[in-house]
Amino acid sequence: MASQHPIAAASAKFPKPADRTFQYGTAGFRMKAAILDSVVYRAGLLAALRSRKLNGQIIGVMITASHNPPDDNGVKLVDPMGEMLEGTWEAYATILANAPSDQALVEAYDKFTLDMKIDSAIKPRVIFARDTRASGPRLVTALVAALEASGTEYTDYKLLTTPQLHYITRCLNTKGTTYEYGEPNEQGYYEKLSAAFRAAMGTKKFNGSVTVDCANGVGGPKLRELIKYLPSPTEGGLEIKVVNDDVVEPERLNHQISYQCGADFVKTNQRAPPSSHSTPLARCASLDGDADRIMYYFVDSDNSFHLLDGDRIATLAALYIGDLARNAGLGEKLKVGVVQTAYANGASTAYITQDLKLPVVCTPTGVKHLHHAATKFDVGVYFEANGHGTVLFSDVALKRINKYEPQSPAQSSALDVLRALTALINQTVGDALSDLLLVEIILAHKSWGPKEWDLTYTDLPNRLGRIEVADRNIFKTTDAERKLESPPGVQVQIDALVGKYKNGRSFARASGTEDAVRVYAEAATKGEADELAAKVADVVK
Ligand code: NG1
Ligand code: ZN
Repeated sequence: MASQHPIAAASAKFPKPADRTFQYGTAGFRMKAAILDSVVYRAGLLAALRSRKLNGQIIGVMITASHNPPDDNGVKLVDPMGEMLEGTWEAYATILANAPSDQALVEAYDKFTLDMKIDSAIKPRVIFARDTRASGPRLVTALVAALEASGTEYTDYKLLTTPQLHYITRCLNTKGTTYEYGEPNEQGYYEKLSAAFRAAMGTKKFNGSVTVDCANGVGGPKLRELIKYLPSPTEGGLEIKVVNDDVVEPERLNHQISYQCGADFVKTNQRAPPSSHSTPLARCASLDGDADRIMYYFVDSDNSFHLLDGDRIATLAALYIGDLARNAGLGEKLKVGVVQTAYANGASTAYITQDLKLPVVCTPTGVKHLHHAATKFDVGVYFEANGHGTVLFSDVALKRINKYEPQSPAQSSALDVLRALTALINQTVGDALSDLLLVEIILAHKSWGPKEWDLTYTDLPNRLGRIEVADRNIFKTTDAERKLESPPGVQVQIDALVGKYKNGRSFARASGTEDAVRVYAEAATKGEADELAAKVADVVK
């Protein structure tokens, strides 16, 4: 018998569950960790192919299930500039993951090599990291087996936040070029952020502290590490109180019931995690399990809870960066734009267009869509309402900012802060730690507490519902997911309902990460938003 292909031989140790079909979705592959080994093995093969196709540039692989429960896990690929895997390759990932046998897997792998004219002589290069989930080390074994079977050179960066892996991937691929992004290691990440933070802070002193709930995930130890590089509160620096940073017991991660922590807990329950001990008007924030999302919140003097979500961070960043650009004398030369999804609160969209007078683009859900749209602006601010986002500066914008000669001391100081922000803000992907520092810098410069931030506009009451349906695949949308074109006739009924409510807006779409349809509704009062959501849900069922 001929000796077995190394890829088939290694694959035999990570057999595909026969009854499962996998799909590389908006967040890569994500599911119960127990059935993920074959998927991770095959994702490793795809990373090798992708690196070869890109002439040996380094591809990142992150093992995480973000805000999901502790016994889930997932895997996603990072492209050379630290961006998410290019869309067309998601289909290849899905094909490899579903190959029914080890032999079929080798055939698919060989076919991709042939069809895409991939040069097998090129040595693939891959780096990877994982979050704190207990299943992480086991899944790393599957990944390493794929990298070895495909002759890939690899480095294990162990525990990192998702944005840190994106950062290091970009650093490695730009090293020695004019686009060098930073030192390609964890320390380089902290040094870059802290240098930019100090420069943006200037002589400003911080007022009060911020309490950060780290969801008992990887963000906890990484935030503690970052703090060591930042100016201390005694130097006028920011006091960061870290809570929920227990990664010794992985079952505490994102725990909504006993340990009540994480960005999703805050959003779903509309209240602060008890461990944040939030006092009136104190700034609080929550991260998700891999620290790429952040939610701010505070309790008012009357003990009412106020959420400052991704829409709020986007509007704050757009307001401040727009002001800085004008004050630096670059107002006409830097076009700031904001990218949102249909889930953005209508009041935030109105505030951006009517008050800030900035353009807004709406894209389908999933940060890859927002990121892509944001690259079309000189300065593209993008956030999902759930707190995942960043601000992108185009190459042209960076050149203008870096070359501009200020005409006055006022221009000079605005320009200093603007330059610092281009380094402080993670250019690869939404990053909770970088976003935290950004928000704190802006609030400090504006001398704002959370209340002043909250007063910029009033959110329209809204309701997000999750409906289980027989087959979510029949729900097809158009107009950035704001309209249903299938099943036929449903949109007409939704439109008729919306028309009956003051400030009414509602849409339904199939979730990309759960087997359900999501219904979102807004209206002038909370009761009406709930009622509209319930009526639209009845139409969808
Ligand atoms: P789906 O399940 O497609 O709605 C959810 C979030 C997205 C995004 C992805 C990836 C909502 C309404 N949807 O997508 O914003 O974060 O997960 O994690 O929050
Ligand atoms: Zn996440």
